[in-house]
Amino acid sequence: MAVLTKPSLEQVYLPTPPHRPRSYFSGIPVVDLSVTDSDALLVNACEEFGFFKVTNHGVPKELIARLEEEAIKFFSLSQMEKERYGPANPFGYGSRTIGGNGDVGWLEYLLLEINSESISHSSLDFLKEPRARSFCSALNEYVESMRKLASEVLELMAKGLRIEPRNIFSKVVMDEESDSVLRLNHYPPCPLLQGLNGSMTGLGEHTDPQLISVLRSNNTSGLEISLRDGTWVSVLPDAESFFINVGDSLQVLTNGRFRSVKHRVAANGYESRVSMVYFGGPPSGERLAPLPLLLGEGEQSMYREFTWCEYKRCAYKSRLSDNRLQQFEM
Ligand code: GA4
Repeated sequence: MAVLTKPSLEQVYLPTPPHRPRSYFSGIPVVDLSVTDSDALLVNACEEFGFFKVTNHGVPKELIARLEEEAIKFFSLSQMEKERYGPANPFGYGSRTIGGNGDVGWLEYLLLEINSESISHSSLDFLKEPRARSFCSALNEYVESMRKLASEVLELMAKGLRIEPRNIFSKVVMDEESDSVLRLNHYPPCPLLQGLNGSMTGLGEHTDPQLISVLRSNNTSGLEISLRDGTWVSVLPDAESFFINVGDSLQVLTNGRFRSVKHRVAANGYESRVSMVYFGGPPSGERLAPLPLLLGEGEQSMYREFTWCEYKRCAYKSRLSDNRLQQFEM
């Protein structure tokens, strides 16, 4: 990664040290997908945290390991070579800068667009090269299993909410035109933190704009979520499981019943963190508004209707930590 010449201190340093977590939050809900009646637990998790972990997810370990290896191979290229595939705008290779409005973090990443079920090669020229053949096949297989997993979880949410059809949420993400994204992140160890009790932002606090995010990381800590009362807690990493985030779009569809979770990643002084995140988004023209089915008697809609395209435009004008939904509130 290139050396940051002008670090923006107010962004890079987290206000709440220390950050080699001494303890992990023990209250993260765990949803075992092999158990048939997990839907109630899952709805509860979406209401209380907007975040939970899934086990027995059926995604082959080998596939996860293959994609992680390919990502590491890419991040191990020389800085000069990697920069040829950037800057991320919004897709491609990014280092240190996030979005286009001044956010920075201690990470490098690949942002890849998903076009009708597979990774679009135009989002990263590297993928057009013959040496990227095994990377492409790992990416496409991984995306396919993420779509399935996201869809299974979204159907369980509908089941738990007792709404029909069961695919009311999942069809949005499974649509051929769905605007979904895959993000591969590498948070290198941060030498500035070694031997110190300070903390640095790997990726600043934000909520995800889409419906659902499916995150897998290696066993390096860093992920933190904000609880209802605003307390930040560290999540114990678990390379065998996936973590699910409720995104802004799902908060809107459920009229605020499900919580789009605020989260961030703290840099680590000693170990590299590698994460792979699938963001399941709606088709560009999809209209988003609270589902009438979910509005109780006399309950007011909290948001006006808008299209995903409109929301994305607004997201790309914002800073990471902005409350993007505010301007759509009634
Ligand atoms: C957050 C969720 C996804 O990582 C992402 C991010 C995107 C980016 O990194 O380009 C954004 C961010 C995310 C929300 C606000 C805007 C856009 C950076 C940023 C400042 C890929 C996405 O879809 O929205």
